Amino acid sequence: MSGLDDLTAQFETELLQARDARALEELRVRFVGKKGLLTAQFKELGMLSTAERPARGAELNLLKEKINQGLDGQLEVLRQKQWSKPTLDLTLPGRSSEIGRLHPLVQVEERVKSIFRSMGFTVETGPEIETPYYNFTALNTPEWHPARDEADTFYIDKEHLLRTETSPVQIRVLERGKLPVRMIAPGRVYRKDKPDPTHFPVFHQVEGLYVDHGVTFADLKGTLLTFYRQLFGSDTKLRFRPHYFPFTEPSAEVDASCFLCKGSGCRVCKDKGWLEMGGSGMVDPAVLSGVGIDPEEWTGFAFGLGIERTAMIWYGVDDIRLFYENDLRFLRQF
Ligand code: 2NM
Repeated sequence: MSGLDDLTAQFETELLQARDARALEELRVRFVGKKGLLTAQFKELGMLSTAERPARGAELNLLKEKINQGLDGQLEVLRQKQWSKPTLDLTLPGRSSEIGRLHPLVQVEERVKSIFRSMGFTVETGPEIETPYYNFTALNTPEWHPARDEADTFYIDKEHLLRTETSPVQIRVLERGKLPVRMIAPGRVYRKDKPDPTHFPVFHQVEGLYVDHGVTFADLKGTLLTFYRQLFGSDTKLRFRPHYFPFTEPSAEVDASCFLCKGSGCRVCKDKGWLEMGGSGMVDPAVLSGVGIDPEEWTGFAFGLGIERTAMIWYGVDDIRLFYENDLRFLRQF
């Protein structure tokens, strides 16, 4: 019996302490390897008498069997533990994915487009890279006009620039020669403005144009009134102030009564009761004849509004740059 009980106890203790397959392999080597503790006992068999040897041999074989079974069994236990480790807790509440939304400028542009579509206007687009002809000349802008200056307009080269208005789209539509035309041109425009709370070198406009037989300033007023009443509420009033644009004559700036205070004065309208919304006018005869349309036969009105300005008024945003910073804390509010 000598020492086998101790050896068995020692193996059983160490077996339970083995943490992984490597520790189990080391244990196997230490007990039943070539120089293992149990192997040493086998080597001593030769020193026993023939009478003692079979019993001792059987005892040692039994222990060897027990050790190998113990090692194999523990290896299986460890394997099971590894795979059943809870890597996923199915009782945890699920992670909901955040739902995206349209950029506030896109939301306002879509609303503006939808109102004009409902009034029979088509939505037309055109290139953001234009030629001085479409951006200025065709719009009756004289050679000396400051808007043509390199200080105000992004020129790519002498023949190409980033459009400063979406009106070149309207020139391109008029050039097709299919009248009447009742369209809006939404899109990006570019001006060399230093960024500040109300200026940014890229912004969005919607310009409108209606050319038909007998279109008058009254049509312009009625159309814009209908539009702003849909946008700001049916009690909205409009005010037209004389102005100058190269491409319209007469021209007017358009004010809408403040949608918040209805005209009595508040923070939205800076106590003026009115909001400056954009420009408008009757298409200058020179613009029509420039695209081959007889201004004696056809007349038209045109108007333009800024999407950023409209969005800032509507949402109470005090800095245009917020629309371009893509700070999610800002964008998530719309
Ligand atoms: C404005 C104000 C007034 C305008 C004029 C034209 C065109 F092409 F028909 F001549 N398109 N848009 C226009 C007129 C734009 O924006 C403030």
